[in-house]
Amino acid sequence: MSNRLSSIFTPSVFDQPRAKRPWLNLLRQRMLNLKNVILIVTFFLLLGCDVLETTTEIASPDAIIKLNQLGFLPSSIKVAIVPAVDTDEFHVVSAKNHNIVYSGKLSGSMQWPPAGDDSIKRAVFSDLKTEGLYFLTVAGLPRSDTFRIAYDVYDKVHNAALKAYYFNRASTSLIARHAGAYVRDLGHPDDKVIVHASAATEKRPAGSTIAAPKGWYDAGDYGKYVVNSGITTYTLLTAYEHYTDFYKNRSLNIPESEDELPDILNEVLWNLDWLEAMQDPDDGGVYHKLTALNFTGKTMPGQATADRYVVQKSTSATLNFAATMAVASRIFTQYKKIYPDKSQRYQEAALKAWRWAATNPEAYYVQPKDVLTGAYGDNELNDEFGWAAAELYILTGDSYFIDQFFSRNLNADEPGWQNVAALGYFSLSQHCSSVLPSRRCKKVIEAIAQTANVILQDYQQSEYVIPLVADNFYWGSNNVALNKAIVLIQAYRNNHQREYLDAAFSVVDYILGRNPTAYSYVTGHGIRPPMNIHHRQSYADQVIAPIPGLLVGGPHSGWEDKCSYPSKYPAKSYLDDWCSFSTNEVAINWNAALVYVLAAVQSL
Ligand code: 9MR
Repeated sequence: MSNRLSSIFTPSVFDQPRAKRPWLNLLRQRMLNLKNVILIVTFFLLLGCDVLETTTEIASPDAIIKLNQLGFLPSSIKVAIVPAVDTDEFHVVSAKNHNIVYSGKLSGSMQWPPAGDDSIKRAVFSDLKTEGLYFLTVAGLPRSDTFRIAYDVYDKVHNAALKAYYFNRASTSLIARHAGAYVRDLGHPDDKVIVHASAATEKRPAGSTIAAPKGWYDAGDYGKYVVNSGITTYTLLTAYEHYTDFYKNRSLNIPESEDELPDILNEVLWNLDWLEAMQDPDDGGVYHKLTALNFTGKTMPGQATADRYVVQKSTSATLNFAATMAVASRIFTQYKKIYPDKSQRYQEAALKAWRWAATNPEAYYVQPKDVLTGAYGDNELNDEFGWAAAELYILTGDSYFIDQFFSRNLNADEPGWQNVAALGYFSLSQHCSSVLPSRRCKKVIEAIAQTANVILQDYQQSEYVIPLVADNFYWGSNNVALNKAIVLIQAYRNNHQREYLDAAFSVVDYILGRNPTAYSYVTGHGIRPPMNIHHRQSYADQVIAPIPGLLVGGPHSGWEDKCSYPSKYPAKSYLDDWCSFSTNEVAINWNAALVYVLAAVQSL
């Protein structure tokens, strides 16, 4: 035991071996100077990232004991996945005095199909509830990463995930007071956006310009896309609606932090201001997106000056807009003192959008030939109609809308930007007792439970103790996992069955390190976070560490970017490299799911 405990320590994440380390080359090219060192250290101190808090041993990913690299809440289920070795014992050791505080039996050896033929064993130590700093030891393996058991273990990562929206704001400069090392000049004022031929009307002909400033950049690119913006804004507003106390006094250190509005709403307003401008005031239709004709180079926002366009009004964008504005309207009724007219304006905008969509139910988005940015295309809009109808019903009480919702017979499958019916179910279940008769309320709760039970079953049957199956590994697999957790959390909120919450916690563990790659998938948090994300600002700024709090898309073997991946197995097919836009990009909808889940697990 003592031999193992005294084996080699590595200083930090920056010293670990990697197949490719473009950041190191970048570092060499730019010569790490004193300014950079000061910036990095200041950044970690100011933003409270967890990377520098602990150290770990050198180990190949396959030999690493995988666990949540931040740690656990005292009451939560605690699982580590251990590479199968010839022992059936594990110990949890206090990092402070190296005393063994818990010993347990490993499970038998097994394989988790999405990770191929890796043989693994489980270590379960949920009974250890005492706050502290620990690591796991298993004979024949390097000790695990050091982790905490504490009530505030997810506080910083939650705040960083939310603050990430500020870093992705368009039409503004970021100043040191709020952005630390990530100061940048203003980019994309979007005050003269060109109307693309596909969006032209008599009053707004092709080539004319409109103003549509603010909003968040969608992802690693500088586009602003209404469809994806819809689910993102909804998820953040819902986090606030469900966990209001958690957010009431939570400061993000953003420019609006001194005002009376909770900061999560201040941040969301930045995007709502943009969304409002994406609606054509003449007919209520909503432009699908605002982007340049093609993705721009790897430059900072201020240098990405290609002309930007609003492109085609689409039914999907218009319905996403209607739903989101309806949610915003109901939330902002509470803030009439600060913003007397917002709620009413959002409601009118939402109703106007619905009318346009009802008149144009099949205006599917068709990417024009000269436009090459993200498509967010969707030709199945039953769920978008259902979602918007549910939100408009809650807002107006008009039975036309609830009939629209129920007549579509939607299921509550885990949501994603293309599949939004569940969002309507979540809102209806939140407001059930005040807006629905008990018979219909029951239907809503049952639909959520039905999906949650399938997810729960996957969790119970998973060798890795997570609700992920091979089919879930596609572009944005981390977001799939987190949206499953969101469904589980809704089921838990409805009936308080503890196992739903345990399964949701397992997703948090997966994202923060209990996964076959042994990465924490959130920048700046955990021992092995991504360093080379596909995010233009993080690539082009002068700071080595990427902007913190960003969730990467995660592993899958679609290989759309044709990079070379370390494994063909979906759960291991992840590359921390700029090249990998299909596994290592970030996106606002994915971060929103992370924010929601981290708020929920700390509040419930
Ligand atoms: O998240 C989107 C994913 O579901 C799609 O499969 C993929 C390809 O169409 O696009 C993803 O969204 C990207 C968008 O098109 C452009 N901005 C970056 C987004 C995240 O990668």
